[in-house]
Amino acid sequence: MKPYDEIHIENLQVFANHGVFPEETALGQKFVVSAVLYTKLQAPGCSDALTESTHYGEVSAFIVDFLQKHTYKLIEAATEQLAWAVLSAFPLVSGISLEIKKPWAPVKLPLDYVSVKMTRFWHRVYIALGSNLGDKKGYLDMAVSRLSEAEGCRVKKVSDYIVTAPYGGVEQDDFLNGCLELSTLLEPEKLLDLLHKIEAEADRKREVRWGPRTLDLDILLYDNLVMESNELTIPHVEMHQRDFVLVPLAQIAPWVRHPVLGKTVCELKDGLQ
Ligand code: A4P
Ligand code: MG
Repeated sequence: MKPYDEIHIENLQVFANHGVFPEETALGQKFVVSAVLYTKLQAPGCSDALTESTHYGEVSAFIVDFLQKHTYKLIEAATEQLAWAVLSAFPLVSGISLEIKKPWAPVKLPLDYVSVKMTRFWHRVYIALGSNLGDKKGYLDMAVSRLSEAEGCRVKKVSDYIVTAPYGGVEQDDFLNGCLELSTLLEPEKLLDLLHKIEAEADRKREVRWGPRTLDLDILLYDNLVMESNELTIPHVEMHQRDFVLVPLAQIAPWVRHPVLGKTVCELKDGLQ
């Protein structure tokens, strides 16, 4: 995590209607919200100008309004949705640690409160786009627009699309390839689900590995994350060997460093045979 400064909102009381039981949604009850906003404060610290910071009064009013406008069964859902809403509404806030306490939880036991606490950050992700079937440009444009509209996602940069010869030994048409930078609140697995959903919308069929496809969306880099699971390898295993990835990626992220190889995208591209 980068060294952020913090703005704290402590124990803000909100009367709202969340809960699993019908009485809770009908009658309402007290919720107590605490938030830490992760942001950079040196600019307002030096200028003394509120315009360079995030107004804690506005964030507090936003929290009250949001929790009173919506009804959730679980405080997990209320916390997750509120965290996303605050991060989407206040552009200088990079992350939030949010706790919602429920002091009157109907559990018939003498506790002070139950609570859910979560920390959410915007993540910087690079995604490779590829198509070599049908309306190739149309499919890549469609992926960019679906990702721009998706909840918790913001497309920040899109490279040019380039025509590339097929790699991998399967006889097939040329590809159109590109890359984009995405700011997202989605964790890697949820982001992969979204990419698969967009591929399915483009009528993607998984028939031949490395074979022709209407739309292929791969996660190249996700912050500095290094992970391996059955579904997901990050950074993408072959990104450093592929000119059809590195050429468009170098356009939008030349100085971004591969977290395992320790080289920038530009260096990786220049090192290709
Ligand atoms: N998966 C693991 N890691 C990731 C990741 N970082 N991002 C898993 C996305 N998916 C990841 O992918 C198979 C599975 O990989 C996914 O279900 C996911 O759980 P897929 O897209 O279904 O199959 P695929 O694309 O045929 O296989 P693969 O290995 O992803 O192939 P590539 O690497 O995408 O290569 N030539 C040119 N010129 N341009 C191209 O774009 N693309 C390919 C496909 C071959 N040749 C090409 C191009
Ligand atoms: Mg793929």
